[in-house]
Amino acid sequence: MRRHRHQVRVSTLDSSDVHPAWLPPEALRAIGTRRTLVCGEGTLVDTVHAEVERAANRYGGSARRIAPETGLSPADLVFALTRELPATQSDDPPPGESDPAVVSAAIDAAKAELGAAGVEPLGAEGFAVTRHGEVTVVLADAPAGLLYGLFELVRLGESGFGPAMPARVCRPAMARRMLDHWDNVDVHPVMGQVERGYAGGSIFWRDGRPRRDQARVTAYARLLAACGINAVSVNNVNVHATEARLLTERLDDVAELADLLRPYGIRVHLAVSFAAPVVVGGLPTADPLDPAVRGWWAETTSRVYARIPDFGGYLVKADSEGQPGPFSYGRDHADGANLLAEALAPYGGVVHWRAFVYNHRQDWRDRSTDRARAAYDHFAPLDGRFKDNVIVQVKHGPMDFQPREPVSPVIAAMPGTRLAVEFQVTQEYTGQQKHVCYLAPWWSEILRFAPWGEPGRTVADVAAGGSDQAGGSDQAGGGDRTGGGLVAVSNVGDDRFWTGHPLAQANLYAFGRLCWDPGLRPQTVLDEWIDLTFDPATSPDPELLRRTLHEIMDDSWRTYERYTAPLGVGFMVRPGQHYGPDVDGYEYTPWGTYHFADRDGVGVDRTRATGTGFTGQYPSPWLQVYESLDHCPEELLLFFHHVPYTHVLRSGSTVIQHIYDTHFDGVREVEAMCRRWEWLAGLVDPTVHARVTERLTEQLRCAREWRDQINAYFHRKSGIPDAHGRPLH
Ligand code: GCV
Repeated sequence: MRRHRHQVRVSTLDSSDVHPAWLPPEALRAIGTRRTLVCGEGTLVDTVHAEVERAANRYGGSARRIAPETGLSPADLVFALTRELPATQSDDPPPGESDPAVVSAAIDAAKAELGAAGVEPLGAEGFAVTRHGEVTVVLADAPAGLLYGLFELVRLGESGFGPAMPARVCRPAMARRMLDHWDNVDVHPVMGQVERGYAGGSIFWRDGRPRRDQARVTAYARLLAACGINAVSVNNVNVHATEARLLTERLDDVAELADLLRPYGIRVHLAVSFAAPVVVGGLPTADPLDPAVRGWWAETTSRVYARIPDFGGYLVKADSEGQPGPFSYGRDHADGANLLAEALAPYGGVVHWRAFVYNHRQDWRDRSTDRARAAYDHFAPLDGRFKDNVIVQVKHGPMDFQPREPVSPVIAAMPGTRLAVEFQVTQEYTGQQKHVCYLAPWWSEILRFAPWGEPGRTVADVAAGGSDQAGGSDQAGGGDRTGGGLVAVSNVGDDRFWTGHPLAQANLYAFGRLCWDPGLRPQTVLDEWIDLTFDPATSPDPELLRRTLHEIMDDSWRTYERYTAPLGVGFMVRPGQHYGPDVDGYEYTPWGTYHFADRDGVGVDRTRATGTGFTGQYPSPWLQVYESLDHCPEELLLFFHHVPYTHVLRSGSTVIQHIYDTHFDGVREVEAMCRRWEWLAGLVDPTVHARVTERLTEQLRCAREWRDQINAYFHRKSGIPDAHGRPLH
């Protein structure tokens, strides 16, 4: 890859009123009080130095940049590249100073330790943090590793300088850790500046122009690097007319963002229209097999790389919800994706091709068509036909980011294809950043899920790629390619707290951390986020602060699930808006999202025996598990089965009583959250406290609305009273 020598722009946001999220100045206090040497060259090493220098200026330490041949000076912390280690010192130390030879010995010991442990190479982004004598040493093979090592030390705080600090070697599980912004350049008349947008406007675009808030974008890049993200797509996958031009005459706008994100190791990707050759290129067709179309993409892509040499690649939503695609030309999605892959290949770029393809104009009367089947039906037959630089990007569930869905069967169906799994950090269907809903427990469950049964490869393994064949079955596949990684829709906007709800910041942080290490426990990630964001060490009651945040957030996703649509049935939200209850809102529409409630029962029969046959898309054992009413996990019961209200669950309760009980419980849990949050007045920043209080008030109102509408609806349908005699309206 070509080398960039851009000016590092590390902004100082301290004076602005944007919330610092998980990087308040205090998060770098432990580093800032130390004497630090930074050895190495390149943009990312510049960034490490600038970060340390800024912290040192604030907290009284020092930051010295050295070249490998420069003499060492006394230091408590050293950042160095394994291939350019600073020269060993043997001179006598200056009187009164600690010995630079001590630093040199620590570096040598760190290197020897790596060798002895057999953990080299560290790779493109990996790093080691070790402590020898009084010196902490961060080693990496490449500059990106030093940057991630810096942020690991930020997480460690003082313990990174304690005698008991164990050596650690960290590498990301996923090579690509990506956020997709659904930001529009023009304000869309229905969807707004950001598709629905739960955190204000876009940090990149405003009213048709680049927003040019450099400090904000730099601060964002910094936050993302600190949790491990390394790729960002800067515009909505629904590519409208203006946005289509980012690829051509508006490319400078993208390059400006690339310049701001690059110092933090983040590559820019662009969502493009499949019809670009027609809509911006003036060709009569966008047919992927047409030589003129291929030439147009090749030429256009070469211009992109001439302007942005480290450009990441294209992201495409094709033949989906009105976006153009290869179907218009009688071609399939492998033809479409390979066209763009071919143009990107000479530059090392990738195309993220979304598998979110379904018929959004289906006839609700036709009970044989099942939207859940669509991605598999379209993509599984194409396995093995995609070029190596195509990444098929699959939503984690077969429908659309509902609070509960099974894992998409596509993830197990394409062993010959690089797959990325897509999550939704933005809370479209999980409370729109008005509700507390910590999503890491949900994502963690998905990432640990074993599509071929346990023990075996997990969803995380498929996304990470590699040659692990632990699944043991022929279908487990995998090869030795890098996987497609993880992708999520960003939840950030120009809101002063970034995410509207300040506690929704934790979801963004957690997504990055789970990309880096899918094995992390969600509670551990939350602890990291709390410690960085709230600095409990300076709080009058750190234990109360930490415990209360856990009590509010740990189980908040399940609380949300309890007071909304029951037992995995999904989509009882207001159409279009996707916030608040509307039980039949989608029931008689073309969108393919139905619950089929009648006077006797509810749920979608997706079995092979009597339903849509969707269960047949899963390999064993899940095929049998989901097919069977007795074995289907109950939280997914209504996703897979249509059952009478009197169906008895394993708890002994009936479905109807379960619906009533969970809805009463969910609201009670929100009431408890509100009380707990009140205890934190005086323990957190008053502006954060006020914003969360305001959001909790709305959450409680909305949760009661959900409870009352769902309970009333099912009471009226079924005629069955609540066993506990509570009001059902
Ligand atoms: C960007 C859902 C959302 C749409 C979104 C789409 C997608 O349908 O409601 O707003 O469009 O998913 O993921 O492409």
